Amino acid sequence: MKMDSWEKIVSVEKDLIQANEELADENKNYFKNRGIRAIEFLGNIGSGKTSLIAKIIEKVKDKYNIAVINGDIAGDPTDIERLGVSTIQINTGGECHLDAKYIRPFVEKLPSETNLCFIENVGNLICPFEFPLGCEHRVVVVGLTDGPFIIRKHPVTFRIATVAVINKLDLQEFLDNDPKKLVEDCKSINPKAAVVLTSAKTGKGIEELIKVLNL
Ligand SMILES: Nc1nc2c(ncn2[C@@H]2O[C@H](COP(=O)(O)OP(=O)(O)O)[C@@H](O)[C@H]2O)c(=O)[nH]1
Ligand SMILES: [Mg+2]
Repeated sequence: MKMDSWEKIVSVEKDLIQANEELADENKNYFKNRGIRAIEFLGNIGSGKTSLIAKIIEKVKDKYNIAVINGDIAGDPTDIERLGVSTIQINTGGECHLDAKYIRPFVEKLPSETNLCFIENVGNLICPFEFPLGCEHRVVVVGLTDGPFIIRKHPVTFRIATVAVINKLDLQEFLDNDPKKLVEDCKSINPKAAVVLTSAKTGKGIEELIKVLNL
């Protein structure tokens, strides 16, 4: 069969996605065997992923030995180290998502006592969805500042979310963006995902998020 170049691209992409899924399953087993609970956060740059992870860490750090793997195209390590947890910064240099193979060597370097690992994916709502890493949760974060169409314009990403977080609730009075409508959008795309409303600034919803993640 003669394939035109578009079909070839689609075919290569399918292979990549399938290979990634197999490696994600391997990562899942690896986490399980090492007794590490792994939780991925994804969402646009600035939606509040790091801030939410920091807020969760503040509340559960006495219960777990925590590590954070933080993916960015470029940037400095996050200020999460101040919380006394192990942090690994991955700068992809251009790749718009992490994938299962890429993170594995970093995961293998986690301190032996680690039993909870947050992985923050590269900031955007498009590329990471097709590349699971093998984590038990995929937490998709949007900020109220992302506008009213942010969920319905990214259905593919919300379909793979196990938890959807609508953050920056403290800014509601300044914005023409009704969080209830965002919750409805999310429920209609993915009725199975838990939806949590938060403010990483005031701490609103963080306890609920911790409960939903069973931490
Ligand atoms: N007002 C407000 N600001 C927030 C909230 N969450 C994060 N921010 C701010 O938004 C900016 C980006 O947050 P960050 O956690 O780094 O986003 P990330 O790129 O998704 O990791 C920072 O200046 C945070 O202080 C929130 O709930 N409310
Ligand atoms: Mg961040």
